[in-house]
Amino acid sequence: MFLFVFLFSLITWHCLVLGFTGILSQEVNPRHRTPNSVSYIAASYVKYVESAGARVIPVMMNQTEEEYKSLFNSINGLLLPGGGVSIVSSSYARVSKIFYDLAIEAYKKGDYFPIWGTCLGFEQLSYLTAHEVLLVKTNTSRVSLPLNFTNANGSRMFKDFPVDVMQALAKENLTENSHRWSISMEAYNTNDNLKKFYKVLSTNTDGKIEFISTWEAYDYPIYGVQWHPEKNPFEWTRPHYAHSSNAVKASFYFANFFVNEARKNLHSFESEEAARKLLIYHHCPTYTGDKRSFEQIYFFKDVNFY
Ligand SMILES: *[C@@H]1O[C@H](CO)[C@@H](O)[C@H](O)[C@H]1NC(C)=O
Ligand SMILES: *[C@@H]1O[C@H](CO)[C@@H](O)[C@H](O)[C@H]1NC(C)=O
Ligand SMILES: *[C@@H]1O[C@H](CO)[C@@H](O)[C@H](O)[C@H]1NC(C)=O
Ligand SMILES: *[C@@H]1O[C@H](CO)[C@@H](O)[C@H](O)[C@H]1NC(C)=O
Ligand SMILES: CC(=O)N[C@H]1CO[C@H](CO)[C@@H](O)[C@@H]1O
Repeated sequence: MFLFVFLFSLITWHCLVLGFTGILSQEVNPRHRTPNSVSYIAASYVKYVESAGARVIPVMMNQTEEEYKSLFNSINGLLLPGGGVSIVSSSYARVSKIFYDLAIEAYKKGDYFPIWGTCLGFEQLSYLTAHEVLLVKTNTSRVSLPLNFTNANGSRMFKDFPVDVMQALAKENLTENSHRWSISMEAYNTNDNLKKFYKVLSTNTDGKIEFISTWEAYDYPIYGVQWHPEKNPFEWTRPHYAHSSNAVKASFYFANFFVNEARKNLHSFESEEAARKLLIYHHCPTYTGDKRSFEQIYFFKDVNFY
């Protein structure tokens, strides 16, 4: 009976409390940096995660490894957003590596912590897995494309996508590409670390080079898209962003997939109160759509901003 009550309260509590998703902040470009904006998260990533029913914890730069470990044990997944910092030497790179290593170590012990990389995040994952920069230049700066599916049918990511969404993704220009660097199929096929680790779910081409647009790790809950699912519903500053019903619906299924992955572990904060202190809700996004490519940005002072 006790056990039953205990289990029941555990389950109920977790149903209420789980779903804290970290989004990694990154250094503001030195040209734009001010004391009040040292690091940032584009608000579209926050809305994207929230649209699927999770609460966002911004993962700040420049904390100690112990602090990140403690955060890892409290949140349920991490999103590495797009951006423009170094995948080798930035704080973004440092923190990504800490979480990536922790996620892999955890998985080996039966603990399921998903990491999702978008654009720069995808490139960061390639570096973390390959231990070298394998990016090649592609002409993919401002273009929305359909996905060329490869192994999507046998994947975890697309398993629960409706057929009509898969068809739309395969035919319509729904995936926004804003990158000058890519992982080519050639680089993938000639790199054992990548090949053993990731299953390629879709590719694209810039007309010359075939590159990987979506992948998932075979054995770990690690996912990457070189394109931007969060832009369709939440960004409007470029005319090629797709906003059709299919575009927005497709984006939602990616958010839903990732947040669902983050429902599969029991990481939790000491208390609801401890979690509340760190929520993104304490910060206000700034309207930047008139000067930057993001409509709204969360700017952070620095590590001890909370
Ligand atoms: C890059 O791609 C665009 C179409 O997306 C095309 O108009 C442009 O000519 C290409 N540039 C080069 C240098 O190939
Ligand atoms: C994947 O599944 C869909 C729907 O079941 C099917 O129409 C399609 O042909 C399959 N694609 C491949 C490559 O097997
Ligand atoms: C997708 O975009 C390309 C150019 O990037 C264009 O040639 C093509 O017609 C578009 N396809 C659809 C279905 O709109
Ligand atoms: C998909 O692959 C085909 C065959 O390789 C290629 O012709 C086509 O341009 C690709 N489409 C996109 C959107 O990358
Ligand atoms: C943990 C960590 O990276 N701390 C650094 C935060 O930033 C200051 C100054 O920028 C460094 O002195 C710390 O070492």
